[in-house]
Amino acid sequence: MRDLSPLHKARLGYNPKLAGALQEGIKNVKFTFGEKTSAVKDKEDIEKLFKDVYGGPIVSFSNAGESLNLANKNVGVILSGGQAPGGHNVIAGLYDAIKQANPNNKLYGFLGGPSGIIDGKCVEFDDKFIDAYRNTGGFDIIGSGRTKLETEEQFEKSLKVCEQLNINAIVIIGGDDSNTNACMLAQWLKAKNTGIQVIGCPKTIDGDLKNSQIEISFGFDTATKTYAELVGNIQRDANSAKKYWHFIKLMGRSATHVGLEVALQTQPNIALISEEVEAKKQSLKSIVDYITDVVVKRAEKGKNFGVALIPEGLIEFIPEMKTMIQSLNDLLAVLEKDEAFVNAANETKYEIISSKLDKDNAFVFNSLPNLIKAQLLMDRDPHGNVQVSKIETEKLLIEMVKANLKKLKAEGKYNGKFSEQAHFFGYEGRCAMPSNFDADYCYSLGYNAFALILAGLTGYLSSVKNLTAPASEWRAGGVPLTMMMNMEKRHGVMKPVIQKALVELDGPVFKEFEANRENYALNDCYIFPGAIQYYGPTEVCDNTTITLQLEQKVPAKC
Ligand code: FBP
Repeated sequence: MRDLSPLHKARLGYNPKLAGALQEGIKNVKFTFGEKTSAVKDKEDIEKLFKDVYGGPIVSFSNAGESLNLANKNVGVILSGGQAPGGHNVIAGLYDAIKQANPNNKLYGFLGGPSGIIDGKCVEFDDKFIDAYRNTGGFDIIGSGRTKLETEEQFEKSLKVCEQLNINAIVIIGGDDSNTNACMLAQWLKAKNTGIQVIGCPKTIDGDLKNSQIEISFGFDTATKTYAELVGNIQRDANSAKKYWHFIKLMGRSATHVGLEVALQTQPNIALISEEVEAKKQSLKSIVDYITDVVVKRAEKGKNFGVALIPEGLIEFIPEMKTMIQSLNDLLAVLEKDEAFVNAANETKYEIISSKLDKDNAFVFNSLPNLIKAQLLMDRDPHGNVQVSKIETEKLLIEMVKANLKKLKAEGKYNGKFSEQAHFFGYEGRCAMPSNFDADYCYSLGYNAFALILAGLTGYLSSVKNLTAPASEWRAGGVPLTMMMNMEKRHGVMKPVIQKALVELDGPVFKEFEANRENYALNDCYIFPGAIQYYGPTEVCDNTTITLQLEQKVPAKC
């Protein structure tokens, strides 16, 4: 029996590159405060809720001197939410910085996500432990979870655990929701004068945790390259067999950053963009008509095959669906307390829901196949999100396109063959071995998080910028979490949350896609990106995503 694959063994020995300012070691980091900040929106509400951690200055690091206080600091780290490639390297970077500063410092990993700190379940890392996970994918080093850290009781318990372990700072590696909770914990600990700091790290394959200070969340690079490899392989199969239409749903939650990046990397015949659907108020019918039109036009050219990318969150952006889902959420919040409803068969549930929704929403709900109705009734996640990964939008679209084609055939307007394959790519990419970019970026984020701790900050997000340049030119620093916040309705109540970055329809990434999609639709412009490469020429191994290149105005290598 083998223990590790040759690549796995080689990756354990990879030396991730650090951001320039951190390359001289933690003892040579100097910090500079920039301008004071405020919240993106709803400033007064955010300031009131986070009065002790609100509005701090942006911080940048350089290697021009020694300004950090190297006093003994023990840290606890939490992996929160969905897996994203590179999480292990954030912990490795954090560990190395901690030990360089003072070998007596300790790093604890809380097990199973935020619940680990509440229940006091943790491990202490040592060299051997960390070395077994360097540059590997997954979050299995300590596990992850979606417990929402937000109640007074949870904060009290977390504080007790930190006091028992003599922990001075907590690093939370998470997406927008987890970092919102990191900020709540930072505020609570500061208000209580505990001296315990909280620092966040921007994680999520979805790519929706980004703004002027955070160029991209980690994991997006590797996950999109992995999906692009798979989509490219399918395109080659479709182009060889010439007999299937492949409908591929791509993970990414609400935003379509993943779908857009994969579309630019592979150039499929169709790629739907949820944000565009919402902006143009496209109905489900008009989306299906658009897909049908491409299928028919390709059939006229003798091409009864193709590839369509469907974003995971599409259903929530179709105006009539969005309105119906919002009403359904409110209704389910009430019905879930009714035992008779909870124990009823699905058919009965549909009837009850249909009778309680208003006329228009009931019409939309009733028009859906039972499969989709059942998926819409599934539990929301702890943050109140519909679990879009469980809604088979790709199958819904296939059924509706088929119905359209049947009608067109009967009218003599379509003479092709439509044979479909449905796929969902999501979990395939979240734990992939991190690309060189993610390995380096994550290591820098973790290392940088400890520099922020030594700078005495709390309620900050680790920030590494200038990411399309070589790592030696990456800029490291920190940004107050409150700077990214606004108020949004969750579970019917206004709550402070980090604003999600959706695809900007006037931005360079969407524009690039928009300018080319007609060509992709009818002429086969497929690109086959192949697998992520870890060793070899830099133009093959160290490329960033097209999204990042276009956003940073570097001529994209599309
Ligand atoms: P995060 O927002 O926690 O990073 O999660 C990303 C994600 O992979 C989404 O793309 C997807 O909708 C969701 O997690 C799936 O959640 P789960 O892991 O609970 O199935």
